[in-house]
Amino acid sequence: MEDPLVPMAVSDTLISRFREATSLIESTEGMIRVISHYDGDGICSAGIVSVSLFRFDKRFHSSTMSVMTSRDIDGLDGAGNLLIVCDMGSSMAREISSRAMEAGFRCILLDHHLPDGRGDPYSISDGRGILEINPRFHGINGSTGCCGSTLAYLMSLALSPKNIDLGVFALAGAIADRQNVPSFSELNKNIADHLVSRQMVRVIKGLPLQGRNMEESLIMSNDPFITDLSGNPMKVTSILNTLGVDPQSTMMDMEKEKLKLLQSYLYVHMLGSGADPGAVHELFREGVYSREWGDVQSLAFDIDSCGRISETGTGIELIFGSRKARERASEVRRAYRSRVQTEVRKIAQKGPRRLEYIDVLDVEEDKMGGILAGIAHNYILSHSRPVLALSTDDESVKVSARGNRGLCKRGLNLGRIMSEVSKELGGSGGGHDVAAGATVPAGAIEDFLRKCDSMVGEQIGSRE
Ligand SMILES: [Mn+2]
Repeated sequence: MEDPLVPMAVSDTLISRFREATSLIESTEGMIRVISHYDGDGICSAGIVSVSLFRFDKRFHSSTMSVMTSRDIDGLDGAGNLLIVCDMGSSMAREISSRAMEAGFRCILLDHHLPDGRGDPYSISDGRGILEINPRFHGINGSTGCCGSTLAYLMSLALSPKNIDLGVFALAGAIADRQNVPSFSELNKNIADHLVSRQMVRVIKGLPLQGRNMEESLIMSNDPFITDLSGNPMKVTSILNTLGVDPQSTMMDMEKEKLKLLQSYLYVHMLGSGADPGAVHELFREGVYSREWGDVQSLAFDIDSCGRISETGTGIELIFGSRKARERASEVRRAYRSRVQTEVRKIAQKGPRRLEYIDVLDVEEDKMGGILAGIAHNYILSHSRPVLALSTDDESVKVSARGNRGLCKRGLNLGRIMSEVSKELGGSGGGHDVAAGATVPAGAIEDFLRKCDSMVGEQIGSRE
């Protein structure tokens, strides 16, 4: 029988690693411990792994966390014989490995983040106790072509070809990690194409908006954040009336001409209000629609918002097929979006603190740093300056940094900056070139900002 991963053009080396993961799972008698990142991609990864373990009659316990610290790793014990870490861990592989050897468990690590300078993945055969699967060791772009959910899905398919119904969550995870922008590539594209060929999903060119109808979609839209329309029901109704667009219509049933008209209006309106042209261009993005789950973009954001309000369990239940969890998740998303819009309005009023090369925002709401930094960078503040959003608790400051592709082309690598500068000051951090984060001791935050500022200057040069 042909390997279930072959139609997705997965390389032989990767296939053999997924097969090895399968036999590790098969040979585990006791509890399997699943730990994942708490964001949309992390929840999708944990959900895919959990459902496939459930279908495989394995006992498991799944949980999520926002960052994995040395203390978390010290706390891992041998109670579960197998640990599966999703959507994080490559930067901590050395520590996880020593802990696994000490406590006597094995670990499958499914991560797409930067692996801390190593050139080769950890393997069980090296005697390190870890089977690490990370696309970056296999010539695949981990920022754009493969996320945690992509890996979780490929592993679930290696366990059983019947898990193909979980493919929609691989795409949802990729969307939550913005790997569909400007379009799916590499492994994500192969998975999307495969699901299209099996008629499980359709790809339609429309508007990247989510909601039960056009009116709600525009009001709720945060990415793109449409100045004057996002969070403003009266203005949305009046614009739709002017354009002759039925507020109750949906992307699936909207006339082509009306869709074009609305796109053109938004395009001009957003450029006029100072949004990043690159971000505005996303108004012409392709969308994925699932036969079973509807708009996959909505699904992705529903799941993602569960993480933002510490209800990752709801997200995982949703992936198990609970209708109630889906309704709860949609409600959560609507409430979350309006909270974000309130914060965006505050940022627009107050403006950032400007250092030489970066803009700095103070964020009151814990866990909103990333999303606010992204919206502020793309739609509100200067697009030629990276944004660092800070949220402070007693001892430490959480930093979320966002840039754009244009800045990365000029040399910006926020992942490197977050990782190097935070380590220097006794914190930890990392991530992608365009989006990254760090945790820094509160007393060191001014030093941290200064060093980040000058490193951004070195990377992108002095010209704006
Ligand atoms: Mn991810």
